[in-house]
Amino acid sequence: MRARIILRMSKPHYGGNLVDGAQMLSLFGDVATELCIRADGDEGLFRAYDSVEFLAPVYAGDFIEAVGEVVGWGKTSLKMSFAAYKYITPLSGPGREPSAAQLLGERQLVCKASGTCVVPTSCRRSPLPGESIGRPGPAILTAAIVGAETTRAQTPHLPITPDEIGEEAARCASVGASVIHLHVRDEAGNPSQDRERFRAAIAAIRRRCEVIIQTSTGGAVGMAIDERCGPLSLSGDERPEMATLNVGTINFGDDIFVNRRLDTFGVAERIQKAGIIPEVEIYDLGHLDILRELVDKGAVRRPLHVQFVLGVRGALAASERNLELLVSRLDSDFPGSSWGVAGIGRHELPMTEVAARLGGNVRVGLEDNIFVEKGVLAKGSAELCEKAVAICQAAGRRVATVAEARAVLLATPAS
Ligand code: KMH
Ligand code: ZN
Repeated sequence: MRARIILRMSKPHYGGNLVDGAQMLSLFGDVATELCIRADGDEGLFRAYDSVEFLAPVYAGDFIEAVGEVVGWGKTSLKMSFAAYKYITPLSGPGREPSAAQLLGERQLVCKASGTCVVPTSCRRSPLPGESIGRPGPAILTAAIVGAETTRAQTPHLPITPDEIGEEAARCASVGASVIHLHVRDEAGNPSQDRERFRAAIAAIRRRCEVIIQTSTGGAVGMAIDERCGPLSLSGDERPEMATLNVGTINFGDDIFVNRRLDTFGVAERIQKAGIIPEVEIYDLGHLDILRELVDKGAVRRPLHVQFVLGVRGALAASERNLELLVSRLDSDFPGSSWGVAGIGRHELPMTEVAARLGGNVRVGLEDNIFVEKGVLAKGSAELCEKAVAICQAAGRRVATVAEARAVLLATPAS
């Protein structure tokens, strides 16, 4: 959760037109107040700063942008970090007009701080109709345990048989995963979208643990659409609760992952007809625009559940800035949606940290990344899940139980 204030400094306090440093703290105070209002619907109280650093002089006439972010959630407390940047400054000197000013090429960090605010429980309130305030709920942890591209040659820990898949899913569930994003393999370990293979894997998972099963309709690069939809025709005890919906074509490393417009509509309709909840896979900004048409034409119903898959080579890079843009577009275009992030390769755990801080859900697993740290193979997706749980906890968020994940992800869609 973030807030931002921009103010032009007007009152010099010291010689040389210097502004009093306390003005930065006054801006941070207002940013903190906005964060408390966004979180709890109340102005709250600033309890303490634990660090303040003044890093560059501020003069009357400077334009200052102050930003703040909640970095930890307590019962009544909110831990925040702040930064103030100068981005316009007066330009003086011989031959200059007194009104000359300069737009700085790179904004200058002038002050940073961290501190804690408190909103007493009695002051917290629920959102008014149409108001979008509130603390992020627990983070839903998805484990992508198989994938289509990861191979046994890359990691011996990849589960392939139904029993291996069931065991790995149970390990992930035992450490906090509530959703299993599922691909399956044939006997040779090659990717398959065969319905009976999914049936066997789902049965093996359900025998061992209680999780939401989300089958892939993306399959592997190059598969035909009908083949990709194999798991959607499962019924009875092996019917998945969720399935992915890929809405846009992207470069996928040296391949192309093709999702033609009409095929996407077709898959969306098959998912809906099967009574399965879609999770929309978004690999690039324009995919949100494609989603608009799917929603407007009723092929995908709200509330939307979106996975931002960032860092595929050939699609949108995994960066905090890109994620913020995606989340702000999602919030304004499709309010009330849930979102999560899957960072590919070395971006997996860093993006988990960003998503936890920004209030999203998280996905980890061998489908997306096989390393637990540089050069060290993860012993399985469960080890990556443990890391993700710790990252969420460090951001003051616990991971959702399966019941909590069900309440968010499987709520009846609007017709
Ligand atoms: N294997 C990727 C090409 C999904 O599961 O829906 C596509 C994929 C997406 O994994
Ligand atoms: Zn997948």
